[in-house]
Amino acid sequence: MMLTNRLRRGLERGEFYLYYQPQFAAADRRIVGFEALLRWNSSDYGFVSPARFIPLAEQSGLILPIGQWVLQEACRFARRLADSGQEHIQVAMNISPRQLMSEDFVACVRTSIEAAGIKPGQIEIEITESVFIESMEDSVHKLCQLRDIGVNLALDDFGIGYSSLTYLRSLPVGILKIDKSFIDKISSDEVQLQVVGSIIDLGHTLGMSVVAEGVETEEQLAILTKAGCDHIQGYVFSKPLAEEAAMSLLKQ
Ligand code: G
Ligand code: G
Ligand code: MN
Ligand code: NA
Repeated sequence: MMLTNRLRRGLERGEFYLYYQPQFAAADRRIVGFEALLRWNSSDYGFVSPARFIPLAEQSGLILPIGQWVLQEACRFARRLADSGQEHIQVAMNISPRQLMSEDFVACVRTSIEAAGIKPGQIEIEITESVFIESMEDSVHKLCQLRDIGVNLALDDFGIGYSSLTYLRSLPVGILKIDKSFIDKISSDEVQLQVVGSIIDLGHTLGMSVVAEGVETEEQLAILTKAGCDHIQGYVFSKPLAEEAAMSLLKQ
């Protein structure tokens, strides 16, 4: 059977689940959010990496029902956070270009928020720069609608894509996530450090908050904190966690 059929069946059988990676404030190391990351434990293949199955899901169109499931599941987690007195902690999720381009995407987000009984500000939607290549106008229109509802928007993997400074300014996005590849060398490469510092300043100039992804060492963390980076995500603090582990981290 083809992998796409297995994907479809996996969704029906409940083989997908979300892991949650904490994001914390550089200034005081308090948890400010979690990024939801999709995982698949296939009855046929065992654990399959999202790097492998997400592209297939995108090509086959299965990313639409899978993405819908992610949206509902992430909203349910946000509800659980609110119920435990942690309403201020945001739940970020990754949205594929194809999902954003679907006609009813904004309505789906709105419905999921209402069904879960959460505030729109509890969730964050991560998009990548590639969405703007295919349909700049439509994407910006939908993102404006989401922003107006109160949903937080983040530009993921920033730096490796196609963003021109001209359009970055015109995007209704409040959060910039610096791609891991920029973070990797900041403790050994002075130029790389300056580049990351400039990205942080650029984000702040545009009124955005800046998240560094893939931060692995205390040294990187210290450098980023000094450079004014707002939020940190990476193994230095925590790997992505199962839901119960994420909840218990909050109690510590
Ligand atoms: O967690 P991990 O490093 O294995 O994720 C690999 C890639 O899969 C990342 O680029 C991430 O953005 C993507 N990804 C993880 N979860 C989702 C999801 O729910 N939807 C989409 N579209 N992409 C996801
Ligand atoms: O959505 P995005 O492409 O940003 O996905 C984030 C990916 O980065 C996830 O697959 C997550 O597991 C991974 N990740 C998060 N923190 C670290 C880290 O510190 N080191 C490495 N190697 N990967 C990380
Ligand atoms: Mn992401
Ligand atoms: Na990223």
